[in-house]
Amino acid sequence: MDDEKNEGVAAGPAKSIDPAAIEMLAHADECGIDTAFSRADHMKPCPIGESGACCRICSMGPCRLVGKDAEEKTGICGADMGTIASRHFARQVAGGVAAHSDHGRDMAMTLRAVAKGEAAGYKVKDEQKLFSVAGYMGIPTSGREVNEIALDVADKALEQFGQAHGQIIYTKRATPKRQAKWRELGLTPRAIDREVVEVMHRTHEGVDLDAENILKSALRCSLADGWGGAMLSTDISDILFGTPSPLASEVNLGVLKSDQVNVIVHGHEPTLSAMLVEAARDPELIAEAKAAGAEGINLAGICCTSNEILMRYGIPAAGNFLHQELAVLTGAVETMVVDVQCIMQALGPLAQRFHTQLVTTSPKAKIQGAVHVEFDEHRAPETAREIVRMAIANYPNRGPIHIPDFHEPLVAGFSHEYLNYMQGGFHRGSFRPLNDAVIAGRIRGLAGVVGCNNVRVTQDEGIVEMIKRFIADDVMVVVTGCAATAGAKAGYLSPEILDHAGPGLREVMEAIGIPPVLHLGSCVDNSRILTVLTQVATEGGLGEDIDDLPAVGLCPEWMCEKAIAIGTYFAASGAHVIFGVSSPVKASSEATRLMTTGWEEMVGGDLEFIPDWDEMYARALELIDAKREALKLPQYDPAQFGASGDSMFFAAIKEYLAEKAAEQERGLETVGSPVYPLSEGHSHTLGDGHSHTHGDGHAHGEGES
Ligand code: BF8
Ligand code: SF4
Repeated sequence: MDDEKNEGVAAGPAKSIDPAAIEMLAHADECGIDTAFSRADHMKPCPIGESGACCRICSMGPCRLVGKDAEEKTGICGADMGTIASRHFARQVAGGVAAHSDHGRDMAMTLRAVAKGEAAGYKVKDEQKLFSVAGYMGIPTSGREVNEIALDVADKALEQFGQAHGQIIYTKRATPKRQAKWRELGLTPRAIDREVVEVMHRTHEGVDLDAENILKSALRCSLADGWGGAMLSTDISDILFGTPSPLASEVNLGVLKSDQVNVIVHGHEPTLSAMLVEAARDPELIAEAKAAGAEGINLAGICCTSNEILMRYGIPAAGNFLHQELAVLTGAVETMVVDVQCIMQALGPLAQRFHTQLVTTSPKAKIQGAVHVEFDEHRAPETAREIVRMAIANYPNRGPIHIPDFHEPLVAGFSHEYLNYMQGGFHRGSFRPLNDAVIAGRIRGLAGVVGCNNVRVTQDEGIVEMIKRFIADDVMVVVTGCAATAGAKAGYLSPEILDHAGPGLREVMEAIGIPPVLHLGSCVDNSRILTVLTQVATEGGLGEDIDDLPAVGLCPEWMCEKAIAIGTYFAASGAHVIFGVSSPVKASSEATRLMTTGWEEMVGGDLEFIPDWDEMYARALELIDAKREALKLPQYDPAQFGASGDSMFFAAIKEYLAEKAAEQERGLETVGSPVYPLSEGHSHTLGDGHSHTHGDGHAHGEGES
């Protein structure tokens, strides 16, 4: 069985490579408290369901096709293994698309409320981005008020979910070749909700009974996420909260403070957490915290809500998916505020064993044992203050605490816009230097390492292994989601990591002034990777489309349906994608063939599942090198390039971190802040040739800069 090859699934592997997690798991054992890690020991995955061989679509079943001749068997209705596995896979894609896209819808609703002046506390923070997005949507900007444009953008975004005609507007942002391919194959997504509904319909009992056709509908549905819900979500978050630019912060459970009121935000949406950032910095509330005996208010994040506020405000990250219970176990968390997605129900009973108050905030996501304080964008600042006050009131109830002393510095906050800027300034921004470096072989290729933690494999191990090996072999890496947090915890997002990069990669990174591992944000921000890849493909010299690029996407520790949706939309966009853990269609050789060689022939990208880290890495390099060869680029040769000195960029980051450490000693405000003077008041050149500045003296219009 494949499982035996996966060290993470074999008996007795390490639970985590993260020293903070290891310490907290020992602490959990001492306290006699269960976590997902220990529950996994007692709950093995059902091998039939895990491999895609179980159908429970109707009540004549569940039917499970097992045994040596499983692929010759059928369910009661006659459905074969290909249909059963594909149907389940397609439903996972639909689930993932629904989650990301509903998040995107909420962002659009918030933007709409802001535009109508109904959402106190929020504003259009990045007018520049608003104008770019309006440009993509064909919304006029000239001579119009910001809120007028914002209202049109919000309505256009909302239209993408349920429009009766046409296609999702952002598909126009793909390369011309890709758009033509999607059209020809009937893969262009029409409306987000419609694609989800159609997959649910087709996979109902007795509808689409052809594995190839089912998987094709999964491809189209996934595109409604990557080029629809997720991309809208990223764009609207940038409009409301600012397009990220680099900043320094810290990561891991050691960011919790023994003498402060600790508030953790966990989940995915930035709307309430952005208000909590303000509340935690409010002098009045800080004074109240001091009156309660604390030194201040410390906000930290878990999962993608964390990434959202790390990228834009430098709020430290307490950890990734498998850290949620460990954070409560410290006994130092007054309040854990959750919104939607990746929140374990186990937090309810766990929080009750400590003083921690678990606060649910979304009407879509309640947990027994939690206090529900409903978030409403029309009164968000009040809600945020109410929650912070609850945390302050809870501070005196603390029992013994155990905070593991592990915290790593990191640099985050890379956006597509910023990368353009770094490679030529605001007015001549491009991807030329990066493309040239790939063409010359200084950079061997590009890799995205993304996705979750999963207790079935050693926490962070696969992610960190891939990042480590890639940069040593001169492959530039972008990270998002819990994989970004994993890389950061292991030190791979700190300035020092340049020393671990191969000579060619190091040389280029120093010249451009960016680190070898770029944190691009939360999981909806995987759409930023689509944008980057599209620009690299159209910049020239590396083919014409994503499937020409020496690039690969990896999700070593995938866990949820959203990860499946992401992997599928990257494949449909032309990328080779490799997942770890285990294949959800392993039982069907037909579904496996369709998603690998079948999809490669059809869309140029594919989705493979390789649980063994060495094999995963070898395959990734093989794919990168094959694309280099197809492009007739020089063979990668690490001996060709030499290391140069430290760049000014890294010197600046190091200086910043030293300063921050000194400030900490003096007891000053230490929440992360920009390492570049760019968060406010920067400008970019827009696609339509207009340029705008924003920030204080915002001006926009033709020819201005
Ligand atoms: O959306 S990586 S465990 S937190 S699903 Fe969840 Fe996976 Fe983390 Fe972010 Ni993404
Ligand atoms: Fe069994 Fe067919 Fe019903 Fe699935 S749909 S449970 S295979 S009878």
